[in-house]
Amino acid sequence: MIEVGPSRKLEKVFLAGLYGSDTSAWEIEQSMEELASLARAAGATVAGSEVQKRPAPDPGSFFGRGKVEQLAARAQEAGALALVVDQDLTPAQIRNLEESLGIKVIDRTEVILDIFAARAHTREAKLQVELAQYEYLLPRLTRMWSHLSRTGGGIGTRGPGETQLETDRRTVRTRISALKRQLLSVERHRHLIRERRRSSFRVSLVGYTNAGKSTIMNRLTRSALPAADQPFMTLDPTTRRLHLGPGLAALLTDTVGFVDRLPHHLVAAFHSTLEEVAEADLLLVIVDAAAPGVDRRVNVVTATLEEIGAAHVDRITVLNKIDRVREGIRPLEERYGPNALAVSARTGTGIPALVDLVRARAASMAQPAASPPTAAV
Ligand SMILES: Nc1nc2c(ncn2[C@@H]2O[C@H](COP(=O)(O)OP(=O)(O)OP(=O)(O)O)[C@@H](O)[C@H]2O)c(=O)[nH]1
Ligand SMILES: [Mg+2]
Repeated sequence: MIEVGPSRKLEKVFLAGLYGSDTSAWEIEQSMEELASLARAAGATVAGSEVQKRPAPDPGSFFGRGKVEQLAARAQEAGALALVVDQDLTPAQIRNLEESLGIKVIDRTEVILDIFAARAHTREAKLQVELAQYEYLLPRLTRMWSHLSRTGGGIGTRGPGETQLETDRRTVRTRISALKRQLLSVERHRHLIRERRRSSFRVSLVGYTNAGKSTIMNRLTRSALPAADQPFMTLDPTTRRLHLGPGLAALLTDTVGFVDRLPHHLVAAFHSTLEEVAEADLLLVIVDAAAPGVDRRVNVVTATLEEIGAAHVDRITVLNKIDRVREGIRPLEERYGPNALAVSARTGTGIPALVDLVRARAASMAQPAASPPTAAV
């Protein structure tokens, strides 16, 4: 039986990454640290890590032969039950690595899918994640059955697993169609709500995961949305009313965060959630100004906004967590231009100025209907 879902619990894992020869030590460290935080968010404990620099991955085993041996020894020594790789692997590479290492091999997309599966609460998010999981699984079904069909011999012979594989493919395709149908009906409902909100000034909080979007939302709207030092705390969008003064209000939406190399199946499955971002009147791009690699994260956010068709939306860059920026915010403000504002959602610094900016934008929309009486949000 083919099943996806949040049931899998990653335990002790070993991390590995492969990078081009020109990748700097610092970039590698950032990437591996992010992988560790993704693995932990998926419920794993990290038992160690290894990286390899190589002009290109080995088509068969991804890592070079010597590195595979080293990984096998180190993962075993650490008592790891799985290897988590910072890149995406082909089904054949996963199969070969699993054979060489004797433990499960999980690629970056799979880790992110696991976190999403565990965090999805609403019916829509659950359907979206399940769809992304099945789309990811479909071309990988061979991997699951190859060890069963191997008894049938070499290439061209039909093993007992092969008919099972065909059945499973059909099952997964049927499930994908059913999920798409169910999502369509949920999306229709979302469209109706969106239509109702069209007359309001709509602001979306966007940004790299863990930048502090929900914390800012909580501060601005006196809400208590879950916020924590973990990637992808928020999956389900939440909309709250932000009072801006007499007769003036905005609808503020907190939504799923972005990450470097966000799996395309997830972007596709979350398209209706992300459409909301593209339809906003204003984006507050929340940046963790204290995180290492701020510019890289900002570039990822800019690219993701383009990918989801939101590049045209007016935006304000909000440099958050300035309470933790020791070297001062000036260099960042200079880099991000006059349209950037430094705040701390934790201490409240800069928040009144942020509200002022949003108010000015909302007022300039000059919509008399900007503040409907207690709109359903
Ligand atoms: N020091 C400091 N920490 C902050 C600030 N704003 C948020 N945080 C912390 O940063 C972490 C992430 O905050 P969230 O609000 O959950 O971030 P998010 O962008 O909603 O993250 P996801 O929903 O996971 O994508 C939490 O531990 C917050 O307490 C700030 O201004 N200063
Ligand atoms: Mg959040």
